[in-house]
Amino acid sequence: MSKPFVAILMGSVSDLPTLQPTVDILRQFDIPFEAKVTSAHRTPERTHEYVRDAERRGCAVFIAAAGLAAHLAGTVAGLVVKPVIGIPISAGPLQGVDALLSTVQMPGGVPVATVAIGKVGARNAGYLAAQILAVSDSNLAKRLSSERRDNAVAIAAADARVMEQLGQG
Ligand code: RP5
Repeated sequence: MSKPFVAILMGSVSDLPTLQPTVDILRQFDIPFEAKVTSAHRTPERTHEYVRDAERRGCAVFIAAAGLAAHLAGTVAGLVVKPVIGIPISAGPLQGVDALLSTVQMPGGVPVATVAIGKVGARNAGYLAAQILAVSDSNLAKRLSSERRDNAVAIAAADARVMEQLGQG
């Protein structure tokens, strides 16, 4: 059986730079993914076709990023019962608050796991997708835990340096 993959959907090619951290995290953990530019508003049929086809081919987690009146993640969530992670993109005068509310305020029964606006959210979308896959992949779970431990060690080391610099050692 082929490995489950993550599908990254974005409403516009202008969203791609914001999604680089998602791609980086998925690559770091060797998680197969594919990316697609498709819009809930501008290409609704293409979005439906892609999502249904991706699910048939073994997509385990969908990540959907969009700005402005961001309905892409909600549209995907309406089509599948796979986990859907929404990334609100900062694309207009409201700096992503519009996309955040459009993405997070889903009606009951059709959840979208919404992460923070912009690149920080994009990074966490990668981690969240990895953690979802790690539920049934113990090797991936170990790698995620190991990275958390490394981060904790790095913070403790930084703390020690700060204490030393400030003469509080
Ligand atoms: C949304 O509108 C896209 O996700 C993008 O964030 C925003 C602006 O799109 P472009 O006008 O740059 O194509 O649908």
